[in-house]
Amino acid sequence: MTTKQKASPAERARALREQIEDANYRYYVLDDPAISDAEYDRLFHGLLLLEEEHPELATPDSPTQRVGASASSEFSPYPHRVPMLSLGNAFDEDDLRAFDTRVAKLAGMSPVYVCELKIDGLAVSLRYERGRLVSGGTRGDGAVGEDVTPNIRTIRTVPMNLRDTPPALLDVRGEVYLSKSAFEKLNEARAARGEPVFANPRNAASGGLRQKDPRLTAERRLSFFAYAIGAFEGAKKHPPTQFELLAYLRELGFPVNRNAQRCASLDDVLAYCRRWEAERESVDYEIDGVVIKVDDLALQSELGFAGREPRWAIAFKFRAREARTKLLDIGINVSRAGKLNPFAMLEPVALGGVTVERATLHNLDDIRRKDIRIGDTVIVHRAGDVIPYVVGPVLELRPKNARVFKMPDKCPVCGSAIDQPEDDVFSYCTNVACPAQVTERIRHYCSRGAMDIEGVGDVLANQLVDADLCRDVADLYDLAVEELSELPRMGEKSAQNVVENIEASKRRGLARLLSALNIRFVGGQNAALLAGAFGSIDALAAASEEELSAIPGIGPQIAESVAFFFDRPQNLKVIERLKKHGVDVTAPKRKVVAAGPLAGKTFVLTGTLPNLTREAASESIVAAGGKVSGSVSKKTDYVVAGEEGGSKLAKARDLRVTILDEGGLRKLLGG
Ligand code: 3BA
Repeated sequence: MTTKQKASPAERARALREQIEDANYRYYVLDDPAISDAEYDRLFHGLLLLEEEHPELATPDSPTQRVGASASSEFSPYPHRVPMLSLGNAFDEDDLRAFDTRVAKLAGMSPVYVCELKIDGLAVSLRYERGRLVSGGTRGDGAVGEDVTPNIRTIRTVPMNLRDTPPALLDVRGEVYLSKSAFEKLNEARAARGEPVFANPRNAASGGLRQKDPRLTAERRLSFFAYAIGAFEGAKKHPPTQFELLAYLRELGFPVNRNAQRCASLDDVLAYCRRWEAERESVDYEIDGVVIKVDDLALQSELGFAGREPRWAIAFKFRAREARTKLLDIGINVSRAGKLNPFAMLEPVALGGVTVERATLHNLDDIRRKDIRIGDTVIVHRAGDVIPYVVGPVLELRPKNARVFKMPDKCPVCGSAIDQPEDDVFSYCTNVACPAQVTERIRHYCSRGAMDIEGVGDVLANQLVDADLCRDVADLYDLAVEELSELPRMGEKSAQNVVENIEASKRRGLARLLSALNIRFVGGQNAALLAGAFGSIDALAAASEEELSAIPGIGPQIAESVAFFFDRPQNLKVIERLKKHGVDVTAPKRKVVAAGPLAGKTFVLTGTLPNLTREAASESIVAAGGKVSGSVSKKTDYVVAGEEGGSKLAKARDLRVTILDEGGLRKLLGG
C-alpha cells in the first residue's frame, strides 16, 4: 500500500481512491474483502486528510463523499425512508475523551450515555406495517440498500408479527449476525463436504444474507439484535431515551442485547469499554467494539449530524486480533511425545500490542483443508494471550511461486522414520531416543509442576542430551558434579547445586513422579487421582485397564493410556532404575468415602487458588466422594475458580453453573 514518495497530491488522491473503491467493491459486492478493516481505515483517513489539505481534490465522486458502496445488481434496491447513518470511530481513550468533550460543549452539560456491545454483523432495516413484517433490506450506502426480504424471513429471531400495540409504521434497525457456535457448526459441515470454510462469522453471515435462494440463507442459522429505529409513525408511546427504546423494542418482541448499560460519566463509559475488550470471548457472538450513544433522544436530535455521522454516537473499536502477513516458511517442532508440529514462520507483524513471527498451524490436515501454501499472504489471529494461529490464506494475493507444504518423511531432528497413524491427523517420530523427545522429556521431568529440579531448564536439558550425559530421566540421578562442571557456562558451584536439587527430587512422591513421566493424558490432576488410588507405582503398573477406569475421575481414554505406558518394557526399565536410585514411588493411599458430602457432584477447577494446589483441591474433592472433570458442561455442579479463570469461568457463567472460590469449596468439604 505504498504510494510513491514524489507523487503529486492529485496522483496520491487518485491512487487512494482506486484502492478504496476496489476494497469497497470486494467488501460489499463480492463479499470477499482483500484488506483488513484497519488498512481500510488507514486508506480512508489518508484520503480525508489529503482532501482537507487540498479541498479542490474532493470531487463529488470521491469515496469520502458517501458511505459504503453501491448495491450489487442482484437484488432490487431498498430505499431507506430515514437514512441509515454511519458511526465515527474511536481507537483509544483519548478519542473517547475528545468525543465526550465535544458532546458536553455542544450540549452545555455532561450527558448520560448508553453503551452497547458492537455486534460484528451486518446492519439491516426491517419494515413493520401495523405490526407485520413486510420487508427488509441491507444498509447499502445508507440511502439505498438491497432488498433481502425473503432471506430476512428465514431468521428465526426476527419476529414476523409484533406484540403489544405496535405502531402503524416502524423501521427497526439492527445487526444480523452468526453466533460463534453456529459458525463453527457451519464450517464443520462445509469442511466435511469438502467446501471451503469461512474465515469468520461476519463473512459467513454476509454471504448468508445475500443468497439468491433463501433456503441457503436458512441453513446458516442467522440471528438478529435490534438497537435503533428509522421511520416511526402512529405510535402510542415514544420512548424518551435510547435505554427505554431498547426496552420498548424488547417489549415489541425483538431480541435486544442484554449487555447494554447506562453510563452516567465518561469514566463509566471507559470502564465498560475496558471490561468488554477483556471479556469479548465470554459471549457467543463476535463483538468488535462498543457503541456509545447519548441516552436522551431529544438531546440526540439537538446535536444532529456532521455529514453522515451522528454527533451523538461513536464506535469504540477494540484492538485488532487479526492481521495479514507473509508466510515465509513452515517449520517443524518435535514434541516430547514425538509429535511433529508444523508451525508458521511469518514476516513479523504487529498484532494486539505484540510482534508476531510464529504461529500455530495445527496439523497437516488443517494446512491442506485451508490450502495454506508457503509464500502466501495469510491471516493471523491472536485472541488474548493464546498462541496466535493461521486462519487461512488470502487467495487473491497468492504469488505464482507459492509452494505446497510437504510433511518430511524423516524426523527433522534425528532423521528416523515418521509414523502417520491412520486415524490420527498428526505424524510422529518413531525413535523414542530422538534427542528432541529426550530433551523435552527431561525438561518436563524437572519442571516446577513435576519433580521441580531447579537449574535444569531448556538450556541444561539440551546440553545434557548433546553431551550424551542423559538418554532418559533416570540418567539424571547418575550425574556427578565433575561431569556437570565441564559443561559450557557451568561452574563448580552451580553444578553442585544442580546435583543437590536432583537429590532432593527423590522425595517428591508418586503423584509428582507420575505427572513428570510424561504419560499421555496424565497431568497433575490425574496423577494425583491415580497416586491416591493405588499408593505405589507397582500397584499402578499392575492395574488392568478396567481397574484403572473404575477410579472416579479416570475415564477410558486415560485408563488406556496408563495401561499402555506400563506395558512398555523400556518404560518399566526406567522406573526400575528410578527405584534403585531411591526415588520415592509411593503415596499416601486415599480413603475414598463413597457417600461423602460431595457424592454425585461434579467439579471443574480453573485458575489459581490462593492456598490449595489444583492437585490438592481435586484430591479433597475425590476423597469426599465428588468427581473432578476437565471441562464445563451442563452436568457440572460447581466450578471452583481462582485468579484468572479464563474461558471455563466464562462458560460457567454462561451455563449458570455455581461458581465457588477456595473458601466456598472448603465449606462444602465441611470445614
Ligand atoms: N448500534 C451498530 N449505528 C448502532 C443508530 C446508530 C448506530 C450502528 C450501530 C447510527 C452494533 C451503523 C449502521 C447503522 C443502524 C445505521 C449498535 C451497532 N447504532 N449496537 C447510532 O451493534 N453493531 N451502525 N445501523 N443505523
